[in-house]
Amino acid sequence: MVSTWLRSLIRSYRRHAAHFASRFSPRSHSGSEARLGMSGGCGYTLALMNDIIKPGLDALSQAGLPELSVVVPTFNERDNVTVLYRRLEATLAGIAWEVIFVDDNSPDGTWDVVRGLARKDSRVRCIRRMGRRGLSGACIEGILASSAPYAAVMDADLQHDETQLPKMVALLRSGEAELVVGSRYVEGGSADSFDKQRAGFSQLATKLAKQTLAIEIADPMSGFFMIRRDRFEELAPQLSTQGFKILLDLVASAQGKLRAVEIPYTFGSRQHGESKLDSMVALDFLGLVLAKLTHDIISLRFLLFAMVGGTGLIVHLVILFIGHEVMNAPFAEAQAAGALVAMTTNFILNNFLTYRDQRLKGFAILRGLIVFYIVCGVGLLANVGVAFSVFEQEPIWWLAGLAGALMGVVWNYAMSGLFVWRRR
Ligand SMILES: Nc1nc2c(ncn2[C@@H]2O[C@H](COP(=O)(O)OP(=O)(O)OP(=O)(O)O)[C@@H](O)[C@H]2O)c(=O)[nH]1
Ligand SMILES: [Mg+2]
Repeated sequence: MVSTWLRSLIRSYRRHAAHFASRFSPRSHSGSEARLGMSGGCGYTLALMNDIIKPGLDALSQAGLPELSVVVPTFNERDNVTVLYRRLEATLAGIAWEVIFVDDNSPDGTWDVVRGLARKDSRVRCIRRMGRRGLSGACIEGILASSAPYAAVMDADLQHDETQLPKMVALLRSGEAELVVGSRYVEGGSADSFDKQRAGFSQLATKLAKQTLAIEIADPMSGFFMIRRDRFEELAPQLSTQGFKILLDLVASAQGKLRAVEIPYTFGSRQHGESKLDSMVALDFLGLVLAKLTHDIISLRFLLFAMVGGTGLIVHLVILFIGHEVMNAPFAEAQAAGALVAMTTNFILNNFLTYRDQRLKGFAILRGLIVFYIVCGVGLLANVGVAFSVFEQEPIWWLAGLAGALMGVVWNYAMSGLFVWRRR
């Protein structure tokens, strides 16, 4: 019975294959091939596509494709997006453009306002992301969704000066630059709307980034830039989707191989809505610098995970001390309590910090916590196993302990990413 079924499957496959071959064989396109002097049925399509994708050529406008994609990350910006769209329309009159809003399912319904704009103007596109948060990730996704030769990134809240966009396009078109940065820190630029504290932090961070990562541009923390999309795609696999500082990541990843030009602009005041900057941005920034210093061997997320692991060790020891020394509980029980509390605080901190772009909510927290206990339990076995085998070969207690701890944290990190905070 199985063999009959297999035979009929093969017959059906052959029938379909023959049908497909007859429809798409070179002979069936003889007309277009003769016209183009090509051999092979795909020649015509390929020639057409090649023409279309060459950046800056007339083919782009003939095919009605945009030369510039303006990527705008949004979170709760419903009152700003229409104003920004109108400003883009006015300033980009001579350029074939589109705008891609990348919205992380804003509770204020920003995506809905963008959809309304998109229904009236096909140059407006909306990517509505679910179960994810993060400015850098949104920008990366937006640029990768574009097919235009040039991509700009700018905020939705009207702090970036859109009238600079044509100048940026001209610099890319001329080949003078592959990246054009809207800079607050070159002559003619300013960030007067910053209060003292923010100005101080911004300058300190800029100095730190420039010195540690040997970055030459004056404003690597700018969120306003335009880049050749082909160069972006080359660098995209090295970029972190976490954090706020995508330009810094780009420039550091390019290691001086991206021709950059800075043009001055004045950073304005937010028009509507609230800032999304919080204290975590500083932590993200330090993590990014460290990740780039290690040439991405250690990711920002891993660093945060390991840091949280470090706090877990302290929690564990404190509980062990209280249980065993203060409350006179047997060592095994105090040790188990210490491990349980440390795993729980680690889970809460990781959910709050390390994976805040994929934060578990509601019932998923309970499920995640149970899986996290299991992952860490196995991680502990791996830790002890490795420590024992190292100690057998080289009886140096701290080396064996370190090797075991390293094994444990790598295991916990890898498995947590797979099973606890897996991408939905
Ligand atoms: N998609 C997405 N966009 C975000 C996220 N966080 C911030 N944004 C957007 O990124 C842009 C920059 O965020 P802002 O809060 O304005 O940050 P900022 O300009 O450095 O801070 P302010 O000067 O206080 O406005 C805005 O358009 C935000 O809506 C996020 O998690 N996801
Ligand atoms: Mg802003």
